[in-house]
Amino acid sequence: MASLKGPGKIETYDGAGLRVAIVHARWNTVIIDALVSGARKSLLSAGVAEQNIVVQSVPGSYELPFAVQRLYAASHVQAAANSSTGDISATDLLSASTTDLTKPATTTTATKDSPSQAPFDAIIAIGVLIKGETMHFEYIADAVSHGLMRVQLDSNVPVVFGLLTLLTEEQGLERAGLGSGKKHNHGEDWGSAAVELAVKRRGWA
Ligand code: DLZ
Repeated sequence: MASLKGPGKIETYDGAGLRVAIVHARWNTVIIDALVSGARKSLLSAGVAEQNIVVQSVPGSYELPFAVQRLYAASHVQAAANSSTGDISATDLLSASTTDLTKPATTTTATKDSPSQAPFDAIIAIGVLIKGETMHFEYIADAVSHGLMRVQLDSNVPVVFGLLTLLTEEQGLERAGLGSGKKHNHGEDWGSAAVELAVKRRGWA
């Protein structure tokens, strides 16, 4: 009997015109790289333009919530600056408050091949935590899970939860499509989730 587990019937959404960021940790790089590739692959196959996918890295998973929050803030302030005149200063970027981010986004229309200057429509946060001998794993997993949820609710942007919390390296390889069982790459699901949420969010504004 087929497994009952999994994301259910696949729904497809058109990612054309979306701007999506992938923020990933560098710990456990082999697994991370495969997950990032999987996410990119499904964003591209949903129609998100290559130039509208921005990839940023941070040292470890603990840094993900802060990086996601600041990257989104910066994209918002940059979009506002582009739609008026003049350059945006570093001070403006750093001072963008949570309140600013929940206001309707000012968007600019990109030509077909130019990168979009709009705020991100969704952000995928990717990290791989592997349990060790101490309590590090529990503290980081808990903090990052709550941090990412807080960022998406406070900032009003979908943040896809691409944090694998693993007991062994093998579990990570399997979930990145690299294991001997050659299971599918969870990064692909995260790319699809980002596109679906970004499209639906436009309708829920
Ligand atoms: C310190 C640490 C440990 C022990 N394990 C991991 C891990 O498995 N995956 C991961 O992404 N990061 C790990 N880190 C690093 C922390 O996330 C963080 O980068 C440092 O504590 C510095 O804030």
